[in-house]
Amino acid sequence: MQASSDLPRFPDLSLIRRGDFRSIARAITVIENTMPGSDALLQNLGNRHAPVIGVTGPPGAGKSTLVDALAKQWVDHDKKLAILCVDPSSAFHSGALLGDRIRMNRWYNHPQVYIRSLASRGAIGGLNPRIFEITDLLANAGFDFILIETVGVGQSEVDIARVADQVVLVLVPESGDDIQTMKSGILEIGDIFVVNKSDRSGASRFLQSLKSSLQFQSGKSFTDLRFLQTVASEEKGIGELYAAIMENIRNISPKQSLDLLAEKAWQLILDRRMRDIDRGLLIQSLKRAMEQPGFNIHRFAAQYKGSTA
Ligand SMILES: Nc1nc2c(ncn2[C@@H]2O[C@H](COP(=O)(O)OP(=O)(O)OP(=O)(O)O)[C@@H](O)[C@H]2O)c(=O)[nH]1
Ligand SMILES: [Mg+2]
Repeated sequence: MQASSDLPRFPDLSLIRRGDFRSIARAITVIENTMPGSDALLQNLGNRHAPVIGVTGPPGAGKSTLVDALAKQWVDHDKKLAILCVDPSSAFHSGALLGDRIRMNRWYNHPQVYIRSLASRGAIGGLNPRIFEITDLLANAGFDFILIETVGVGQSEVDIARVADQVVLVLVPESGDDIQTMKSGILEIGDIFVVNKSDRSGASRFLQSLKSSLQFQSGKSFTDLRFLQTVASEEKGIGELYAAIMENIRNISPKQSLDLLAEKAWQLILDRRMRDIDRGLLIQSLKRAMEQPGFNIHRFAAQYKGSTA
């Protein structure tokens, strides 16, 4: 039995606004688990926005090392940074999380940097289902920028494009072998393309071939895309990457911002409307309905009232 003092208390909004890390951590837990107080908390937040930067790419590409090095840039510019590491929630990957802790070690107790691991909870796209709420909370807790690291496995990286103002796609020289298969999804989401591990051979050749494929493949205007080489482990190319991110953020048009906001509203409404639809109960209702003569799935869907039905 958990002592009541161990239970997350209702998060104190004034402490959150002042940037108190413990209150922020508690608030994220409340939001992640849709605990009592979650709605009230979110509905009392201000309208502050902090640019969200997604860092994605194949496993082991050096995303965490790059994020660790990039963090220094914001810290040196007197900015507050929140880093969210999205863990695909499998025991198999817990080693990687431990790795992140070691790689980002220097930031763990830094007053300008808040780091939090989030489970993806099997959400489509590999992001935490409450990612929009969590980024809003962080923006209103005074963070100037929010970095989200996601592991790109299969199509799971695609969704970061719906949340992030800027997507940094981290590749390695060896990614060239997969470029044909990559074209179908992952390449379309990148705003900034980084060939990390450029201390390895073939890096500039890969960068060139990436550029030429994207000239015709990207869904975005090719002239808006940025290409860079980095050696994250030696902090090389990090200043250039930071400059590219900041420049792109400055150039985001009102239409792009509105599109992202509309995407956010869409997801929040969808989430809210689906909240009382429990899959298990849905199956039970479906079984009952199928036993009735003249069952029709479309009529069933039109009439379904949620878990209480
Ligand atoms: N040679 C070389 N190694 C690097 C470079 N950047 C990172 N690494 C190494 O690559 C390995 C993986 O780095 P991570 O930063 O954990 O990669 P990641 O993409 O975050 O990995 P996951 O989160 O597990 O997908 C580590 O051993 C790093 O030290 C680089 O520029 N060059
Ligand atoms: Mg990582």
